Amino acid sequence: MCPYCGVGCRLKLEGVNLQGNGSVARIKGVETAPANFGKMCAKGAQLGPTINTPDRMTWPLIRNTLNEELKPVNWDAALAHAAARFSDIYYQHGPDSVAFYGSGQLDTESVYIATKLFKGTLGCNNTDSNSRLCMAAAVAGYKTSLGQDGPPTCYDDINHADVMLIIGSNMDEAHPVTFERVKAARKSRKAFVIVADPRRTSTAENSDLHLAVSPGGDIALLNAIARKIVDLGAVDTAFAENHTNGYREFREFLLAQDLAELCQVAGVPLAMVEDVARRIAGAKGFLSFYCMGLNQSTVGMWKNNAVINLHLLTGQIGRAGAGPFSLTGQPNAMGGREAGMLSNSLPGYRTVDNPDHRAEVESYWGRVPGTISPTPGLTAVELFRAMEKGSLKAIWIAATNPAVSLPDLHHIRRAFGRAELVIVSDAYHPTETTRFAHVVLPAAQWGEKDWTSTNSERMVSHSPKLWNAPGQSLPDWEIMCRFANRMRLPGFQFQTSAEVWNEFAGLTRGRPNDVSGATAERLREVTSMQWPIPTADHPGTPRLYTDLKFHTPDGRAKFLCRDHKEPREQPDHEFPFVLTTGRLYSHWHTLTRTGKVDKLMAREPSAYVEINPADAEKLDLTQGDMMQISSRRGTIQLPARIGNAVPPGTVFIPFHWGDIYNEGNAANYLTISAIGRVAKQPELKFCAVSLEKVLVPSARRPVVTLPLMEAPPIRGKSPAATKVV
Ligand SMILES: Nc1nc2c(c(=O)[nH]1)N[C@H]1C(S)=C(S)[C@@H](COP(=O)(O)OP(=O)(O)OC[C@H]3O[C@@H](n4cnc5c(=O)[nH]c(N)nc54)[C@H](O)[C@@H]3O)O[C@H]1N2
Ligand SMILES: Nc1nc2c(c(=O)[nH]1)N[C@H]1C(S)=C(S)[C@@H](COP(=O)(O)OP(=O)(O)OC[C@H]3O[C@@H](n4cnc5c(=O)[nH]c(N)nc54)[C@H](O)[C@@H]3O)O[C@H]1N2
Ligand code: SF4
Ligand SMILES: [Mo]
Repeated sequence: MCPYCGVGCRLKLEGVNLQGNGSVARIKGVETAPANFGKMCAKGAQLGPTINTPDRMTWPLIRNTLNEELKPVNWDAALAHAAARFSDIYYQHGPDSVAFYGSGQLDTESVYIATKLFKGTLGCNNTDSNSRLCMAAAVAGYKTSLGQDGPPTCYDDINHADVMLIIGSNMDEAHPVTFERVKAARKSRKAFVIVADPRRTSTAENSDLHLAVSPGGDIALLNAIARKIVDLGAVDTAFAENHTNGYREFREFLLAQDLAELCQVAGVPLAMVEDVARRIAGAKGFLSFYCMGLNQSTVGMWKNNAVINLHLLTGQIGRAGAGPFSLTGQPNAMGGREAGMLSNSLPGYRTVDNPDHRAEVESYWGRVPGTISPTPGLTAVELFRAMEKGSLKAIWIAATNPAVSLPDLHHIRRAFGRAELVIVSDAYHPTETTRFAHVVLPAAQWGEKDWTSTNSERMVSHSPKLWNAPGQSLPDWEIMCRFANRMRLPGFQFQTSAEVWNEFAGLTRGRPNDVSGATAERLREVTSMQWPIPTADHPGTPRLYTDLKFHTPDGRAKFLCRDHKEPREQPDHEFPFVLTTGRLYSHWHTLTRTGKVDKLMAREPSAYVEINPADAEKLDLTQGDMMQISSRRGTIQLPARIGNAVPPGTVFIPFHWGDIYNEGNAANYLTISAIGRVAKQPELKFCAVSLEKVLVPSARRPVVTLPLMEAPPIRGKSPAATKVV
């Protein structure tokens, strides 16, 4: 399975040579794989050069203070050091003084062990993940509107939909293989594709209608479309009356709004809104895709509710070609949600504040009642606030690089400066985050372990181990089990990932995301199945809610009246531009892998700030001028890229480049750490900045070089010529 995006492409590796230079002769998509049917993108194709790089972690590293050099040690010494320091803090300051910060790039087995260890053994709900920066609003949106998390749709819906709305998603760059299918549907079946994005992205270029919504204007836009659907008399009243609650209130709410005003706030002409409403009203299958343009907002959950409202209004859910489809960013952000990675959740879509859920999980794990805390833990941004304040003293970070990816990096650096113990498990060192670590643990990555993940369409897949991990690296679940055993904690005597999976799968029995019928043995045979999979002979479930029974107590979905709210920080005379941030096709997040691939770096060699030609003219800019971009939190310098994709008044910076590439100039030195009230997702898509041309650029700080360890020879044999992952 490709270790990058949530599309979940299955890949074939040919001519793997990890004895020699770590090369893979060729990588191809697997023709029969349901997520990609043989396709893949450039990042998947270029995984070869990222496998055995000089900065691959091979030994654990430890030190006492950040002033010392990290020293390589064996596992025994590393775990003794980590467990001793962790125990000191835990027993002296209690469960709230420690935390686990994981990732949608951890396999389900590792998430499960982290949850069992931190929430279910140490009584610490400060167990969150980078999914908080990513999918938290989608989770909260599904739960509030439909009663439970989980996209109801599947990729095959693209083959049945005749109207698709892509809102706040740049699918062409971020989910390219799935977007290929959208393009094919547009071409072969004349499916009508609408893209709502403030930028004219390549996704918008490949659509039938681009709605250049104002940044943060989505709720106004979606309410305007809903209002027009009501005006057209196109509401599916039978569905609304029989399968939802709140329809009448929602209708009143819409009728009380001024359509022209909504369009003005949304920044979209009324004629376009009318056109979209008519098309949705007349659609046989209406499918909507959304991603960070909706989620990364202080009203991200509300934006999600507003999309789902459209589906409830038109009865476009629970059948082929219809439904809301949140695109998952990371390869296993879904599995993380299912196994309880967010600070308010427990495995099997349970929550910590539900006494029955706590009791079920405690009894399954053989824990004394009361072990699991009823209070939701701190979320990603809150963890680092607590660390800066000093109340959070120890953190275990796995498969994420928060020193690049969290908002307001000056604050993050201050927080790291105050931490007493930072344990980082990563496949590479140095990263911007391992620079702040007291203990760095070498993680085996995708091809080096047996692992399970769930992609965007609820497809649970097993990926086999293909070659031995370099040096001493181990899968994350095994590292945590060894740590727990060292702490003499019961319940972590697993020998294989299959054992871990089977224990997790058993805990989902009877739950909405039931995978109890997908035992490790079965998954190793059939490879992929969509949950729920409640029995050993169940074939899996491509679509949810086909019986129109939702996961609410009375089985009805909920209309929720959501008003437009301004983003937290508005432009003013001092910071007159809106900064939005996001991704580029060639790169994956913080560049720990794609930054090492010449072909990908050649496509996008460095960060930049994209500025509309009208603004460029006002600022007297030419292409490539060095710009100083400032927000209330920081100042960075990047070259200007003048382009029409951004509207006037808005600038775009890709967030991939961290301090290792250009010290002090990452996008997140500018972004705001404001979070939503429920989903607690930060507003990474909107803050106010100023722009200034730099007349004499400050000398670029050199790339930070930290001592690299010699990579020891790779253990084990070369795998057979062709392996499927
Ligand atoms: N190449 C590549 N692919 C990836 C990743 C990667 O790093 N690189 N990361 C993966 C991950 S973890 C994720 S979460 C996904 C993210 O995938 P996407 O969400 O598609 O990617 P982004 O570039 O973050 O943002 C999407 C779009 O939101 C738009 N936007 C900004 N503000 C608003 C707004 O107020 N309203 C609307 N409607 N749109 C707005 C931006 O202009 C941008 O084009 O990608 C996944 N795929
Ligand atoms: N400004 C801005 N900031 C953003 C976003 C944005 O749109 N704008 N998007 C946000 C989103 S949606 C996301 S998902 C985050 C992503 O941000 P991060 O999660 O911080 O980014 P990655 O580079 O994917 O970090 C993953 C780390 O895990 C390591 N790794 C890889 N495989 C393994 C493994 O098997 N085990 C272990 N232990 N480590 C491994 C990699 O080397 C890397 O260091 O960024 C967020 N930050
Ligand atoms: S990055 Fe996404 S689209 Fe590209 S090969 Fe990997 S899973 Fe497929
Ligand atoms: Mo993400």
